Amino acid sequence: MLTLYDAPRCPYCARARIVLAEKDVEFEAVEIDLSDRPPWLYEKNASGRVPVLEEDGWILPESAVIMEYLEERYPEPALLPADPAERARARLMIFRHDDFTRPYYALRRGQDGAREALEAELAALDEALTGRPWLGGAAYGLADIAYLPWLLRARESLGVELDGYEALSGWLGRALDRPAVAAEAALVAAL
Ligand SMILES: N[C@@H](CCC(=O)N[C@@H](CS)C(=O)NCC(=O)O)C(=O)O
Repeated sequence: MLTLYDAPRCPYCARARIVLAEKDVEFEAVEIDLSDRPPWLYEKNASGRVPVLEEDGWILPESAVIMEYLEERYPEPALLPADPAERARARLMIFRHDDFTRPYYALRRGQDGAREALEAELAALDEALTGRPWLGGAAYGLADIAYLPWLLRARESLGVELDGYEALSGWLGRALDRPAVAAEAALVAAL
């Protein structure tokens, strides 16, 4: 049985939750109170961060690596494209994810200019989605899951309007048709 050390409000944990749900993998969630983290968490991940995945004493932190691990361990349904060039492009989107989260967290901290910087990143995502339906190419997958948790939270709790971004709004609407993403949206709404 897999264990996910998890926090409902954590968007990095949401990546793991969505991939596990998409692949219909059973797991036990151990909820971590981020404002009062148990000392033993540091034995599982020296940074004390979640998510952490564990199976029979084998431990894996870092959401992007967890997503890739789950993809290899549970190949169906595939969440990375079969074509190597398309796979590389999906991975590049995930690799560059910090470009988006930097202004997101700056806005949460109320930093000057953060909203404008986030809007520039939203425009870049909108442009990327103008030529293709999903961030990784023709099919929904890990690249989309890498970004969705922040988009859901930006909309719900930072008052970020997506209506002006046609391709991005369409993408979010299509993603929300998926039960795994709808479940995360419901969790975010209840936070
Ligand atoms: N690079 C990590 C980041 C995880 C992360 O920052 N998680 C937050 C919760 S959303 C956390 O545990 N924060 C506690 C801390 O930074 O001390 C990943 O992708 O898994």
